[in-house]
Amino acid sequence: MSTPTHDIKTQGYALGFDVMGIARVASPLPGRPRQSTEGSLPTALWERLQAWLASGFHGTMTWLERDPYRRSHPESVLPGCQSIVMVGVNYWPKEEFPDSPEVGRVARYAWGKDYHKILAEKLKALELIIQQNYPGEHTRSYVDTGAIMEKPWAQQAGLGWIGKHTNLVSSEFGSWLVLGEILTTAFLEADDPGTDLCGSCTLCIQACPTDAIVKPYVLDAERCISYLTIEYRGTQEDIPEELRRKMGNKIFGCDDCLDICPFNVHAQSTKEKGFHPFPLVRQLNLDQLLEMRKEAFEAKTHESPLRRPKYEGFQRNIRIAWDNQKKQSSSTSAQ
Ligand code: B12
Ligand code: SF4
Ligand code: SF4
Repeated sequence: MSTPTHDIKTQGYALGFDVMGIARVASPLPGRPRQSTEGSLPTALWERLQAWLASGFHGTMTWLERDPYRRSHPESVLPGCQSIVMVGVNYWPKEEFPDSPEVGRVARYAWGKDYHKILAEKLKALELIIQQNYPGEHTRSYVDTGAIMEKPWAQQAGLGWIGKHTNLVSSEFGSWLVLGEILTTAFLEADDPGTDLCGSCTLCIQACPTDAIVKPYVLDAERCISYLTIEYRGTQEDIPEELRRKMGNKIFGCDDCLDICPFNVHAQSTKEKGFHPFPLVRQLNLDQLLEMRKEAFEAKTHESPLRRPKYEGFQRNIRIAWDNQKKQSSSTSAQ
């Protein structure tokens, strides 16, 4: 039987989302239906976030310290929020580039157009559809930038589960979903939460070159190459030598813990043209990148996530990878 929730999902899939699910949120509004488990997820998230911050695992991402209560409680982002429509888009490009020390490596999510832009457009269109189905109800959409902890809400909405590397794994798309959401005061039919299928597997923990996954489901971002190459603003010398060496040829992000996951066996090529590789990611020779001027960087990274560390951060990453390559080639020739 067709219901407004069913129609919203059908139209969402037509917009290009690969997975969609609804999570229930506790609402303090009087006269609204309530569920017996409501409130438990925000409390668990609040406690986990506080513990994570207290351990200093967020490094210099001090914006994560701002109002942890709001971050874990969606109804403080949208008063009266009853449902979260969680969406995922598969970005797996299928293509492989040769992995050699003289070529810089960029994480797959950043090969094409910035996912914030890709998802935000589709989410705006879906918000209109929700508003047409539920006149008078409020909606608010986010990709990454809002104060919503997207992975646990995606698990709650049945999109998959949080793997031991701390990312959402989908049994249909493996490691390769980017996430977005619409908070709404409308009462949509909730989906069942995803079940953790990691079992006794620890492959992602073993695959991490910097031991950043300090225990299952806990990441020390300060050791994570993704953080070091994208979010960290310090100089080359500010990064401990041990970590610089382990960064190898990675110049933007890292996919090692995602790549190894056995659930990628079902990975499918992305349907989203925006995720197809930009010309720059086909030309990542480190010698040439070191020569790249700021103007060329700006022109070649238009609409790309590669702009995030800015020209200075990107050049720092290239110098580290270049040093690693030189050290590797001199140790090979000495043998
Ligand atoms: C900060 C951030 C980072 C930081 C910190 C990562 C981290 N693990 O927290 C850094 C810069 C390192 C990073 C790296 C990456 N990121 Co990032 N990042 C974010 C961001 C903006 C916030 C995440 C956050 O709140 N972290 C704080 C910690 C405390 O929260 P958490 O990991 O969500 O952990 C909570 C839950 O896991 C939960 N939890 C875990 N187990 C259990 C079990 C139970 C029972 C319960 C109740 C809860 C629970 O409790 C934890 C603490 O509250 C999100 C977007 C968003 N708004 O959510 C994107 C996001 C997580 N990143 C994303 C991506 C793609 C990446 C990279 C893969 C990019 C790359 N290839 O280089 C890497 C992956 C590194 C890794 N192994 O995690 C995607 C993940 C998509 C997915 N399928 O999961 C997101 C969702 C962005 C998006 N919109 O798609 N990222
Ligand atoms: S992204 Fe790389 S460095 Fe970060 S946890 Fe995964 S494997 Fe480790
Ligand atoms: S590699 Fe293994 S432990 Fe890690 S997320 Fe995948 S199934 Fe879970």
